[in-house]
Amino acid sequence: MSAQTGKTNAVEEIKRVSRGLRGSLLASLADPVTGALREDDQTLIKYHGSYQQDDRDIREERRLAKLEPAYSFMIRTRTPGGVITPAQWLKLDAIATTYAERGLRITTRQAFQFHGVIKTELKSTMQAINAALIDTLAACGDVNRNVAVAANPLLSRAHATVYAQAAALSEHLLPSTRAYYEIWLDEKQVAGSPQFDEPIYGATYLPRKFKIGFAIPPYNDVDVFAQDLGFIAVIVNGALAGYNVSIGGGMGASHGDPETYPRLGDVIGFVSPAQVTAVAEAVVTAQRDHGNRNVRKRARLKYTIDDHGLDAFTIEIERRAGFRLAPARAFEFHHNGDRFGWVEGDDGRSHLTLRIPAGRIVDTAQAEGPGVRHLSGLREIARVLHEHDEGAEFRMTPNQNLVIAGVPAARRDVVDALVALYGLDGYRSASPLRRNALACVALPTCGLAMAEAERYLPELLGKLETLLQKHGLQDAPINLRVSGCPNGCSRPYLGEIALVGKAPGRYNLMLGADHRGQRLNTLYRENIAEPEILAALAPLLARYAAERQADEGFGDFLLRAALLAQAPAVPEVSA
Ligand code: SRM
Ligand code: SF4
Repeated sequence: MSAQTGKTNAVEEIKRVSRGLRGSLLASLADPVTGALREDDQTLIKYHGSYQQDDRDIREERRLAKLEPAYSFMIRTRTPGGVITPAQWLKLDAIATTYAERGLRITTRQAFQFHGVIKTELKSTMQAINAALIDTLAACGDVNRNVAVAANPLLSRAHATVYAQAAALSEHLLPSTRAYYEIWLDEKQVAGSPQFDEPIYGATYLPRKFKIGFAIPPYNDVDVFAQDLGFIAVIVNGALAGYNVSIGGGMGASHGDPETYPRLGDVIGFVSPAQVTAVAEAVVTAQRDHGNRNVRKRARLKYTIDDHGLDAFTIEIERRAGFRLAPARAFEFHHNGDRFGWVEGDDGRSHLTLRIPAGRIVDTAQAEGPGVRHLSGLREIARVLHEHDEGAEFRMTPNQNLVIAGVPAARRDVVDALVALYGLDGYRSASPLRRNALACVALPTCGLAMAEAERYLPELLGKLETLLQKHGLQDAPINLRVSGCPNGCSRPYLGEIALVGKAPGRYNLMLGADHRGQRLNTLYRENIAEPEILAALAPLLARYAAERQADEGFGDFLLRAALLAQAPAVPEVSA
């Protein structure tokens, strides 16, 4: 395979001259005149796990008042598999309350985000996160991101093994620069030690972000085919035999640009657990050397694979890894959502999955009654679990929900009581549509949002529920995903119904994915507002109610009944 040549894009140059991601971040942070960083540092800080943002709700008002935008920073944790201890929960909760706005936010990759941290408090916040033994290194930027792991509470033993493998891989693929520790944790540069050596990444890191996910069938909660690199665990008689390897998944696209598109990963073979690190490093370094560094929008692994061919890329991976992949084993996914409520694990412990609407852990007041107090309630639960120190943990799910995992039988009652007291049992009465819905952050913090997502979700759900009820479909487990722009942070192209933001109040309506994360949806109506969205869905839901077969999903039905404006262009991933 030939490496990329030619003029590189501006971000490549910023990385190249950054001295191992240091740039002028220290000077930028110390500048008292502005709440912002210097331009190049705005790129570099991403590798440290933070984004400079501004409050878009008041952007215009501040412009008119001749004030600089209301700058603040989003910080994202690196929490492989979304696993944290109750003690860590309490610390992160305190950080959110002290330094951030809008509570704790669980992301679609099992991380926490803090929003609204101001520049002068950025370092204290980073230090507090690290004091909780959690870092934010490589949570963003052109590197391997937070490694996602199935939160599957049923297979506790398999989860423990796969989680350990994922956490080790996350460590292995960390950048080796000490910049993070120097800038945020005051580590002194050691004279004579290599400052900028990056054995895996090299001086310019990867051409683009890189994502890895570990799935444990039959649940595909990580949406393994949306990952650049996916590992599908093969469990035989309760023991991990190895993984099927999938490469080239990705969601992001730009409106009206056929050069960009969502793509599902291809399963290229099977590896043993001992081969995981080698194959991952081979994929990462092949992408490092062959990914497109000229045109950033074509730099993801999915395009490298399409540009060079899947077979050629697979041969390159095998050459770098030093072994041939074994033929892929059979696998079967049932769905890509979460299971709610209590389940018994195979290790005698119980796991409680709670619904967290759009992952936002805050206390919401209600006109009457106590409201839903996720932040306070989970703090109390964390206190109890921490006090007893019996190995229980919190697991964020890739669907923005939360598992209180490994709860011993003796502690279930107190957890249940707190769940009821703080109104955290919304999953019980929520419709399947509401339970499964995902929405990305979008406005007011996301600089790329074209339309609302997280803030619009509750209103949209209410209207869709009314529509479903009208057709007797209130119990239909339809999978809804909303993104404020085509970048696809809620993995909308895998939604049975998806809205992808086009402009304020206007969305592309996408339909026809399955509920196993194995088939992309397709554009049904372009750039429409809510009344048209509801009007477009009404006759389709009516037909679904009348003609669906037993257990047939909405997306599957639309395809079978040939009701889509155009058939999905990409065949579904099969075992
Ligand atoms: Fe994302 C950029 C939020 C998961 C595809 N994403 C952004 C930024 C940082 C906007 C920006 O670049 O300025 C958003 C910050 C919003 C905010 O205010 O917090 C943002 N992405 C998120 C989160 C928080 C969505 C959520 O509501 O949970 C997720 C954080 C994940 C994490 O913990 O690491 C998040 N983003 C995803 C996913 C889903 C996934 O990884 O499973 C995708 C689709 C998969 C993929 O990568 O293809 C995704 N985000 C993007 C893209 C498009 C990338 C592309 O190559 O096409 C961008 C824009 C970019 O990178 O230029 C983006
Ligand atoms: Fe922002 Fe778009 Fe991602 Fe939503 S999908 S968080 S609007 S980048």
